[in-house]
Amino acid sequence: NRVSIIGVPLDLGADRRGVDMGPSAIRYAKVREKLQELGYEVDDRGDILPTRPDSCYVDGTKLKYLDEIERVNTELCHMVAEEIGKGCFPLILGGDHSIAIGTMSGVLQHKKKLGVLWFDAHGDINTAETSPTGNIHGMPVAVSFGIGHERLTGVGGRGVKLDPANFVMIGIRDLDPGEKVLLKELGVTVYTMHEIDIMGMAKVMEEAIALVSDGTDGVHVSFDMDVMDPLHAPGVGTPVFGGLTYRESHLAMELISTANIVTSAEFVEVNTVLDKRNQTARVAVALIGSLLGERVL
Ligand code: DIR
Ligand code: MN
Ligand code: MN
Ligand code: MN
Repeated sequence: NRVSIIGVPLDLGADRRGVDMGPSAIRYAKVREKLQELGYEVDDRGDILPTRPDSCYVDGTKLKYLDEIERVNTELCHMVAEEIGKGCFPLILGGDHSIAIGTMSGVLQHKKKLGVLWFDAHGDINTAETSPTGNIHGMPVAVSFGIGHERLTGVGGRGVKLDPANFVMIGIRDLDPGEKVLLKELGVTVYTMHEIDIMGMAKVMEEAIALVSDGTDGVHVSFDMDVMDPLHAPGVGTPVFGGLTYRESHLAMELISTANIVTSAEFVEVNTVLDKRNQTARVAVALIGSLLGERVL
């Protein structure tokens, strides 16, 4: 019952500055205290500190800040693997979503058959060829399947990658054309907002949990705060209307918690510059509580 918090104040993977303050904001919203209340022993490992290079492009690629993002994710990969090795549950605080590259490759060092629940308004499955922006936070899912720039797919080694059969996306409502093609090609299960509207969150989670726990040895929850409606989580880098309500997102976390399957988690893309009174970080802490066992009664 030990949780290790790792902060990654990185914003180079996105166009808007500001998510680099996410880890501070989530700590300020008392994440440690929440976990301690729930009975966990908490070890805050501090932040992996990125530098800010003055040049955005390296060696002829259109990927922005590739050098620094590769370096930070390599460090994160090692740290996540180390914490799991110690028997701790790694809780990663972002930062932009490019940090999922390091988190998932770190978890994969131990869990060779990892299932993933990816909560996001976006697919984050672009490659250099399909990306309209060159921003690496739009690419971590492709990278985790071994698709993309070799310096990103090389983080944590080229051996084990994720299996699309155990990868489920929830809350999606904004995909680039190339992302739609790749998602279909790979056969990733995607519950867009449409399916959530029709089926309800409880049914969606029942199916999603079955898919990610079928034959796997662990489940990672990657939670981009922009999956929520901007009404509830205004402080995110790329807000998209029509997202999850406060209750839908909590229900999802509660059902994952009840299923007792989660072995690591990350909460990313909290942008304090665009937030109102740290509301989005406070929502993140509430969700972390539900995911790790908090109940009303
Ligand atoms: C867009 C925006 N699909 C891109 N992506 C994300 O730049 O690849 N916004 N992840 O949060
Ligand atoms: Mn994302
Ligand atoms: Mn997103
Ligand atoms: Mn993003």
